[in-house]
Amino acid sequence: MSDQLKKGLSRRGFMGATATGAALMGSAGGRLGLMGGTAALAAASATAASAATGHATPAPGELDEYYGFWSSGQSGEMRILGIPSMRELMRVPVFNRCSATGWGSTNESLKILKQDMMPQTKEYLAAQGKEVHDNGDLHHVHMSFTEGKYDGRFLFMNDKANTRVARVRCDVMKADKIIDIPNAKAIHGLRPQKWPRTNYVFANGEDEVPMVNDGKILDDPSQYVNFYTAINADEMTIAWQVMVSGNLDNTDCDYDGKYAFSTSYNSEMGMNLAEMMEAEMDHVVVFNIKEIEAGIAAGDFIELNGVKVLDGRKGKNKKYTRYIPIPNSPHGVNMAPDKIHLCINGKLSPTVSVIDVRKLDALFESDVDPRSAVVAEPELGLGPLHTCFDGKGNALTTLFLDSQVVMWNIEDAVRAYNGEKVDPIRTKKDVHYQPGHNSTSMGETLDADGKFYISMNKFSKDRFLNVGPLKPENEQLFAIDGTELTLMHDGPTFAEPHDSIIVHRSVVNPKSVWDRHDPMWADARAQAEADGVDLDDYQDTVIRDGNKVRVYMSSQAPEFSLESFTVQEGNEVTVYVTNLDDIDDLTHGFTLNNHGVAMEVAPQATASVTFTAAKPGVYWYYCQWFCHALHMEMRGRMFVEPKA
Ligand code: K7E
Ligand code: CUA
Repeated sequence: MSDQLKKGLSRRGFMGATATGAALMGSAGGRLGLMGGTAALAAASATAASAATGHATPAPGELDEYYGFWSSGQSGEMRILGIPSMRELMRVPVFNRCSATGWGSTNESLKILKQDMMPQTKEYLAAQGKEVHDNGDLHHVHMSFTEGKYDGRFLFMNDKANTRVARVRCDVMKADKIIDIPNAKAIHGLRPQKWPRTNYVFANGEDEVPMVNDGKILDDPSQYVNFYTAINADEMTIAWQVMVSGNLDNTDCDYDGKYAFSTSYNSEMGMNLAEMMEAEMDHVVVFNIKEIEAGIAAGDFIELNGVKVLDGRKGKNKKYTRYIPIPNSPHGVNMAPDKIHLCINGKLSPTVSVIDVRKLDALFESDVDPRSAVVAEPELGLGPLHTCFDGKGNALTTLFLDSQVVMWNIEDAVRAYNGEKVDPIRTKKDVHYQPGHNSTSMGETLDADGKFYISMNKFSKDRFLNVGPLKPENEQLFAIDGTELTLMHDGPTFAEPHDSIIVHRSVVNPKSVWDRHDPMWADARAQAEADGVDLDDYQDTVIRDGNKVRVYMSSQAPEFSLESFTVQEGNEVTVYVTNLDDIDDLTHGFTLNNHGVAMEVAPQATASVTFTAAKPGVYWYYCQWFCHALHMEMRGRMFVEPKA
């Protein structure tokens, strides 16, 4: 099958394969069109069906059992859903800018966006007349671990577009760190270390470039390299990097704290489609964490842009890395909660390659064939992209080209690989259409409970009212009962969640009201103190400091403490708003007309924004979060006096 696939994979052949896929999708669509009535009936009885499996959708006002943490792809934010209702609960801006919260324009968010920026990034941005990136491409969200289980402290996520990694605090669900990754390009795969705890966050650079990328080497791919990065998760600094051969796609790590893994779909280092798909076998890179740490301690590294970089390229130093051949262009890599089996999804190969991590020590100790660690390679269907687990020995793999999920048994796949006559496949189910990532409840932890399964489908095609050429994605939630998958939710989503995790609500305990002394606005507190202003109390103070004006006000529904303030044309004005209300859900905002200024000020929070009062006149500011029956009246004026 993989031969057959490969044969057709000249550029034209690949397009042909896609077209065939499209044709297949078309017929599936037609079939579903015919089945529309049946589908509607099925949906109507979904509650009953799911009640039968013990998984009813929560009624209005009832709380969900799980949090879902969703990436949003090119929207750049993180989303929080309730599972199983699939209600979208919150959007947390991270790499994007947000008009509702002021992320990307408040001083507090700008500090987070800027403070760990590399000098090169500042230069790129300055050349575009910018100080911060406006966009991001957030593919993977994962929670911090302690001993193989979620610990509810942090969520980590990547930005492929601008080569960044961010951390979100789970106590307030706001980003507190965003760092640039030096040397690497296009951070794609990302995973926190599972054992003994998340000391590292592992991050993959997808795009290969010259080691010193200063324009002296351009179209000479033989000199391109790629970097695997370990981030110190507590400090959000770069711990080390490993230079690798081939590009890097997705990453995961074991439950023993010994090894991390990265798939490479372009081991060829090809620069175009045909070249990238040329080799029959690509590889997964195995990183030996202890040996890498020992190598760093022993000084076996070069320093590149302030980062300690080891050479783990193929054939260079077998202590640090081994390259295990995997059929054509593997994509997702997923560690099973049995602590033993690592599943590598073939993408262009219809197989999932299963590695027994207990066999990896031998690879590093002697020159055994790296393929000796492969203990199963079941043929599952076309286009396997990602795998998740039910915690009961079964794996669920998305089949992109087949528009299906396949549930299969890992032990049976191992037995079949050893020549026994056993079919590992338990069930296949159509999804709509072209699934990428999937996830199961608690499925990437030792608490995998096998209750719910999410299929994140890249195409919705004919499934919803036409909204123009750009269509939404489609997400489907299934209840799992043994090997039965029962559809519980089927609905559109905006661009373009790639990945999700489903976390039991007992793990996540966010605050309802901010701590007044939260580090988020430490700078504002320090400035207020220097200005003799007490942020813990009612404020209505205007400080004039040369061309700078600092305006301190508090908010208490339905009023700002200042009904007006006066500045001079050309002043650089900073407005600090502290919300003295301490009731759940009593968020105020501050929006200043025609200045591009808007921000959220949640209960007990302080937020600030700096702008130039460029034109004389009267400008109204108002509260932009509906807070009170007199919310519309919660407004005031800024007077800008003409220059004398
Ligand atoms: Cu498969 Cu970026 Cu996780 Cu998307 S990646 S699907
Ligand atoms: Cu305060 Cu609306």
